[in-house]
Amino acid sequence: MARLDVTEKFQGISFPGHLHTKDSLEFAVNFLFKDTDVLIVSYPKSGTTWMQEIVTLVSSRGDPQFSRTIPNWTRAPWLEHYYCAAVLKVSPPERRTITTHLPFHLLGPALQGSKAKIIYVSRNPKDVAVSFYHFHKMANFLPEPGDFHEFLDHFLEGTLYYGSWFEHIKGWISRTATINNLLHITYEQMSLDLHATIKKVSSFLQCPLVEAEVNNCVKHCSFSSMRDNNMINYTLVPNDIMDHSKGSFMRKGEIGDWKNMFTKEQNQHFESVCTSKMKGCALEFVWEKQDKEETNTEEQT
Ligand code: PPS
Repeated sequence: MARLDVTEKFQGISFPGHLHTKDSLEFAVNFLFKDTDVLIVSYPKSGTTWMQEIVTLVSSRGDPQFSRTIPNWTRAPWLEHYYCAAVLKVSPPERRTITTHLPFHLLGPALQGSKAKIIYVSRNPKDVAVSFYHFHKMANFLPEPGDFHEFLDHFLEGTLYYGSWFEHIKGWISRTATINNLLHITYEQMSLDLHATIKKVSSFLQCPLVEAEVNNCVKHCSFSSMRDNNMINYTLVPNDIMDHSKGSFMRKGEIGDWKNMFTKEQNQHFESVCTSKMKGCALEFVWEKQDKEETNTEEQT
């Protein structure tokens, strides 16, 4: 399955043809969820891999054996990727961890009435845009990103692969009222207090852990530990698909990297588009608050 230059258009959204086909997208939107499923949902570059690692480690009570021997795309496959059906066929049926980047309007109908546990992961969209930009440079199944200014315009217009960040978060968040079992975790929460986040996830998944187990989870899903784990850092992916000379999947892992990339004008424009697109959305911009809290802590120390 190369199809590196193929764009798979599905219901108005473009997806990389290297990983998606019409059939795989149809499979996803018609998927029969089990109440025991755990579904990790995110817009790309929001902390998906990190949450896959957290869920894996929580489920194995902090034991890294599983996460060190099985690639993340096998232990928590993307529902919409072409290989998912085959992977799920051989997964233990009692607790499947599934990942998706699909927006709510595409996956919501399949989840109707399901008690599957959903973890929605979001991140400051400015950091998402920066991380996605760098990823476009190394991932040969994504289009050339052009310069950052151009890329940012596409991000704000929602014309990048995977669609609009705004529609993604608004869709999933607006459903917290109607879908039970949705836990919203931000990248910033994970970054500022990984220990507390892991406890939150373990309680949501009804996998209570003792303190030593939580500490083991924290240790094994730190940035450095994940960067060195080739089951998660994508170094297993051949160079023609991800050009490792052009960057690392585990790139910086920081909050607020956008400040190194955005000009003052780009930031103002981003803010104004954000305000208008998020009008009426109940979500408070938690990541900005958390970003500021971090800056204050840094200033005090
Ligand atoms: S993808 O392609 O959608 O699956 O990417 P995703 O996993 O959502 O996001 C990748 C970014 O998450 C960072 N990351 C982490 N940051 C801090 N700590 C840990 N443990 C961690 N694991 C992954 C990764 O470095 C990417 O962010 P950037 O800003 O590019 O470094």
